[in-house]
Amino acid sequence: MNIIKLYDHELSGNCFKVRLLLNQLSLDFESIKIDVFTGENKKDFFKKINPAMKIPVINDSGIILNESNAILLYLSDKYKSELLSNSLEDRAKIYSWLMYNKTSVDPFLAKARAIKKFYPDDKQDLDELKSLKIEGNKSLRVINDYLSTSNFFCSGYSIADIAMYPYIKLSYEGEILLEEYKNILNWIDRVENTAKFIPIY
Ligand SMILES: N[C@@H](CCC(=O)N[C@@H](CS)C(=O)NCC(=O)O)C(=O)O
Repeated sequence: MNIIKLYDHELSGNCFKVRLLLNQLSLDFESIKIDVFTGENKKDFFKKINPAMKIPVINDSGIILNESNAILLYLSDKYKSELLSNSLEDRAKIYSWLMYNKTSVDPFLAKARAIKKFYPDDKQDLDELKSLKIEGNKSLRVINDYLSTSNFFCSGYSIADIAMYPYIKLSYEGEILLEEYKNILNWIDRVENTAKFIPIY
């Protein structure tokens, strides 16, 4: 019996996306911790697994795949999950939001979080942080407006919600606050109430 291997770290929002989907699909998996804080991801053994030297990566019966949102698409496709909708219109929305997530949400929210949570004070570039907050808030406004007429990113809960969740939930760690985004706060509640949800930490 194949057990999916997930190269993982408990503080990584991108790894959390994959863990959440695996849990919600009730798929067995082995979590293999790669300590990015000590540079394990740059060692030769891991470069062979992912030359881009980043986690998450999965190995599913020899199919080795990196990029969190690609992994969400692959797993939901392979395991025929309703989290990648049966409707073409919904799938189109999912593709679009997955791209938006990786171009306009995570790059700002995750980087702001990394600066404030993981960088020592003397390595924090406060000008960069300021512009990340401005760009991150622009994207949050777009999402908040969208969620004024929709409970989820397509007609039901999907991998687009899973992709968006971790860095929006943790945005406060990068000093990006959600108070003014009531629709986003309500969406977070809905995501956290889906079946087999697991807390981020
Ligand atoms: N676009 C990639 C980003 C992956 C990424 O940045 N992973 C971080 C952890 S969340 C990492 O491996 N960082 C280690 C490094 O850059 O040295 C994805 O979505 O999977």
